[in-house]
Amino acid sequence: MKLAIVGATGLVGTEMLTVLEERNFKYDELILAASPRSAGKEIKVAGKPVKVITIDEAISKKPDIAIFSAGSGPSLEYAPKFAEVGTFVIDNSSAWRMDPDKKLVVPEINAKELTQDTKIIANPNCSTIQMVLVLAPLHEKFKINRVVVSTYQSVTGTGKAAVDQLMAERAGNKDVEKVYPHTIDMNVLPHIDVFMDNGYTKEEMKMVNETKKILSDDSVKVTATAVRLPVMGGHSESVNIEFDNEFDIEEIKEILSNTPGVIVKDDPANNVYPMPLDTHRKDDVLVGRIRRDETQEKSLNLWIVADNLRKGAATNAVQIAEYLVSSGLV
Ligand code: A2P
Ligand code: 11C
Repeated sequence: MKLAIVGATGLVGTEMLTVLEERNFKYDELILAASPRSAGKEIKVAGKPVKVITIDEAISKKPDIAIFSAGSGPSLEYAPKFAEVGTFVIDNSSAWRMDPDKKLVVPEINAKELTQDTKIIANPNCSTIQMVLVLAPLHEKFKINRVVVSTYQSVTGTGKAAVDQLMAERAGNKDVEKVYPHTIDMNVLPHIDVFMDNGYTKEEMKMVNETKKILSDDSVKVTATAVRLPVMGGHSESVNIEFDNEFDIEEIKEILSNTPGVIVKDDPANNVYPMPLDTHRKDDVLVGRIRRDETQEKSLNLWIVADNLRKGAATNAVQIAEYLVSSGLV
């Protein structure tokens, strides 16, 4: 079993290596690839140095699985080349997600859609994954009509350069290269990814479109406002859900308590609710502030937090790889 990590030197790639080790993922050979700038560098994995190679060299090794986190450009160019040599590609970029021939997978929800023919598998956007993991069991039971979500997203979602901008601003260093169009420290930017013709950002439209695809239900209406904060440990989301059917709050809590990958943290009387500092470097999605929307029938408010580099990216991708192995596809 040969496993390749493409984009191994980046924030998600680095998290990927930690998650593989923590989950004791078994491989015979680990192939680390990045841009030609990093070729020849060594990265320590489980205490042993592994040399970084180029993507072309990685393809020639014909890995069984390649997990990509190098951005859309390299994914579009190289994923088909890996697939041609028989590699399953798990792609963390947005390149393939909405391609009707590609599966968009959150393993707890739809891993069963994977077959030998689905060689390029898309990993959803981080803010979509944590929301949909909570929505899926509620949709199955009460049928969701409409979701209104506002996000509070960590700078780690942008990558290493954004973390550097925040830290430099905090240290008073004004010469830092700006990844965001404005100061991020002590500020809030209602702007993630590029603005589209309809006035929404690409991040917001990812939440709209990816949710429908993962739930296999185009009738679920989603409207989103995605916001960047000077926060590190994970993305938070305020979510309002309108169901077709009536529900009981205790039943909602019970369903979510029994949902794999979700932990209910909801005891406001004791100041217990999910926060990014709780989720940092953890795999679970935390949900709390579960309460009725008193302005409208069959409607619910809740608060979801998860580490965007973990379940939002690396953990979800590694879980897909685990499924490929456990189901005998690899
Ligand atoms: P490198 O470190 O050599 O630039 P982040 O999102 O944290 O910035 O990380 C992006 C990751 O994707 C890094 O590992 C980066 O490698 C890699 N990468 C970026 N562009 C390419 C490319 N054209 N080919 C291969 N890897 C790339
Ligand atoms: C962010 N959600 O927090 C983005 C990062 O489509 O995989 C991930 C972008 C993507 O900025």
